[in-house]
Parts: sequence; structure tokens; C-alpha cells
Amino acid sequence: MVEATALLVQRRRYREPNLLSEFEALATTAEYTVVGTFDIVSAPSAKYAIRSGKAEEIQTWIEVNEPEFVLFSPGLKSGQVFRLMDLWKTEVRDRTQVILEIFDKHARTPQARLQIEHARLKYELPFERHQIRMRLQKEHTGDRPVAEQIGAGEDLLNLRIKEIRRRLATINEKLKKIVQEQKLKKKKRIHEGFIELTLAGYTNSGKSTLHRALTGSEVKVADELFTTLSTKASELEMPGRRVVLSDSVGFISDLPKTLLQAFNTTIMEVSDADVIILVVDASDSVEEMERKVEACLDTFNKIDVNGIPIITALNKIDLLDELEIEERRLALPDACSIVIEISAQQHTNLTLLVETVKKELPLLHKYEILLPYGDDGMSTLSWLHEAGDIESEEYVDEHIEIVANLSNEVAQKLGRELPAKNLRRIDAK
Ligand SMILES: Nc1nc2c(ncn2[C@@H]2O[C@H](COP(=O)(O)OP(=O)(O)OP(=O)(O)O)[C@@H](O)[C@H]2O)c(=O)[nH]1
Ligand SMILES: [Mg+2]
Repeated sequence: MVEATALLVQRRRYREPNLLSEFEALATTAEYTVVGTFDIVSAPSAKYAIRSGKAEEIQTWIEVNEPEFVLFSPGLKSGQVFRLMDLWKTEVRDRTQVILEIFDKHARTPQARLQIEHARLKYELPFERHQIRMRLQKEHTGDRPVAEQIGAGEDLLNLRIKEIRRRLATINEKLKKIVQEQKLKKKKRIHEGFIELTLAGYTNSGKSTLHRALTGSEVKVADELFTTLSTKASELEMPGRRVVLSDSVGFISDLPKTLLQAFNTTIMEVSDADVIILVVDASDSVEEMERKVEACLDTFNKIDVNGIPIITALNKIDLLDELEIEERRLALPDACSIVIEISAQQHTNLTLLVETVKKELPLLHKYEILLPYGDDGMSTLSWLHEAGDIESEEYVDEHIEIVANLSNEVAQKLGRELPAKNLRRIDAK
């Protein structure tokens, strides 16, 4: 990690939102100390990404203040990075690189480590290509004919590209295996009658805090961006239901393409949910909250969560008064029709949130179940106590007679274990 001083330069078009404070949060999370900022409103230019006049103005600032790095948002082309470094005599990194550094710092699981390596290799390739070409141009003074030298350089480049391709293939292979294992685990959970509840939302909105509050898990919470990179599923207590709650990677506007590709499978997991809890940070300004909710809904559209019920948890209300909460509630788009105001940190309204989730879950149906005495019957009974909502339990001559409300998944699992006459649905169909 860096711990170095940095100047932030943001270029955006007229009407594009000012994301400087978010860029600053990214830089701070990546452990830069921000010593200055420029917000340049203009169309992109080819040479420096900003107009030459502006680039020179920044150069003067750099000469006076001597930051160790210049961080540039949005992403830059490799040629632009090198030209700006030449002009400013300072190391230049773009937003993608900063996000890569954060992901690198936070990647704990083997899956996240592989995903980040994948993203980094893809990101660095054009830079390497550019660097090798530049070196060749400088070395043209040698004895050998230029064409021969360029040929040798191209060989070097091809070799490096081949090497990267090979490594990418190995990573993909390893990731495929991890995803297969996860799918197997998931299949097992569905088979056991678990319902999937997933936390989604912008990075730093409080998903992990809510996960801890609801499940007692030990997932990491921090006032940083992208603290969580891999999915963690834990059981959530809900009488009559078996529910797992998943915490996962947060969303951000304009997530660089290389990272989107690398983390695609993790992000896609949201679309497997039975119910989504969209965690929204209400402590942001109304405009900022709207922008972030929009970015989340965009991501939902991309990964196709059509038809999955969404419950919006308007989080961090401990930081607001009544009026401010109402303002934010009103600003939420139509897609957020079910809204519960919560404070994950103070555990405010969490029971109401769970009750609301319960209403959105697939319906329970009433069954009469006849369980035989003996070990098998007893182990099914103890499982039923967790997986179903038992209304009565009577010990009669040949079996235990149970009336319970069951989800379809649990009833199906029971149907696989018991003869048909021992499981009968008794509510109106
Ligand atoms: N005041 C207040 N702070 C909260 C609340 N919920 C979360 N936070 C704080 O918000 C910050 C981010 O919380 P996390 O739970 O790590 O957020 P996250 O959505 O998991 O973030 P990433 O994993 O980085 O995407 C932490 O500093 C939390 O303490 C809340 O209800 N009230
Ligand atoms: Mg988190």
C-alpha cells in the first residue's frame, strides 16, 4: 500500500455529476493522502485527456506543491498516462488503477485474489504494449537495421502476450472450479429447503453491518469502499423458515470493465436470490443517494433480477432527523416501493425488516405429516423443527402426527423421504 500524497484530477462533461468526493473516498481507501483537487468540466481530448492549457496549469500547481502522485478520473488510455507523466514529471494513475489497488488490499479469499489478478493482467496489457513500443523507439540508434529491431520487439511483445494469455487461462480454470464448488453448496442448500436472501447495494451503504446485526456473523465492517469482495452466507433465524442471508461485493458507478468482467460471477449471485434487500445509505445528500440508487438499479437490470422482490432498507437513519428521512423516502424511485427505515448499527427496525421480508417469501402451506418412530423419524423431526413452522405434534400409536406450515422446498424434501400417504396437504389449494 502506498501512503503517499496525491493530487486528484477529475474530468467530466457538462451535466455529468461531480464525483470528486467519491473519488477522494476511493483514494483515501487506497491509502493516498489527498493534497489537492481539480474538477475540470470539459469534453475529453485525445492527447492528455484534458486540454493542453489545463494540463499546463496543473503542471504549475504540481511544481509548487510536489505531490508524489496524480490520480486521474475517469480512466485514461495508456498513451495519455505516459504523456501526462512526461509533462508533469510525476507518476500518474487513473481511477481504474486506484480501484484495483483497493480490491488488491481487500481481497482475502482465493477467489477474490484470482479475480483481482485477472483484472490486473487485463488492465496492464495495453500499458506493457505501450512501454515495449516506446523502448523500441528509443533503442533505434543501434547497428542493426530498424526493421530487424522492431521485429525483435514484436517478438518480445508477442511472448509477453502469450504469457499473459496462459496465466489468464489458468486463472479462469481455477475460478471455474471454485464457482462449481459454490454451485454445489448452493444446490445442497436449496435441497435442504433454504431460502436465499441477498444484501445488495452501493459500496459502504452498510450491508455487512446489517449482515452482522441479523445473523451474528463476523464479517468485516469499515468506513472504506469495497471492504467486502466475496460472498458470505449465514443462516438467519426466522421461525418456520430456513433462510440464508448473503453479504457480497458492493456496487459503484462506472465500475471499470476489467473489474466487472473479473467479478462478474460474484455480482451475478444476486440474481439467484429469492428476495433482495437493497441497502441504501440515507446519510448521503438526496442527490447523492438518488445517484447511487440509480447505479444499483442499473446493475440489477444488467444482471436481470426481474421478478425478484426487492425490499429497500433505508439505512443509517440514526444520523438524520424525521424531516430528512421523509425527504429521502420521497426521493426513492418507483422500483423501491417497499421501504423500511433502519439503522443497522443501532439495530433500529430490524424486526420490522425481517417481518417485511417474511411477507415477500414464497407462501407456506399446511401439511399433516406422519413420522415413524425410530432414529430416522426423530432426525427428520428435529430437522422439521428448524425448517418448518410446527403447529401441533402428537405421539400416537404407530407414529408421530404433526401439523406444520411448510415452504414448497421443505415439503418437496420431505416428499422425497416419506411415503406419499405420510405427507398430506390440508389447506385449500
Ligand atoms: N451511523 C451509522 N453508520 C452505519 C450504519 N450502518 C453502517 N454504518 C457504517 O457505515 C460504514 C460502512 O459499513 P459496512 O457495513 O462496512 O458497509 P458495506 O455496504 O458492507 O461496505 P462495502 O463492503 O465496503 O461495500 C461503516 O463505517 C459502518 O460502521 C448505521 O446504521 N448508522
Ligand atoms: Mg461489506
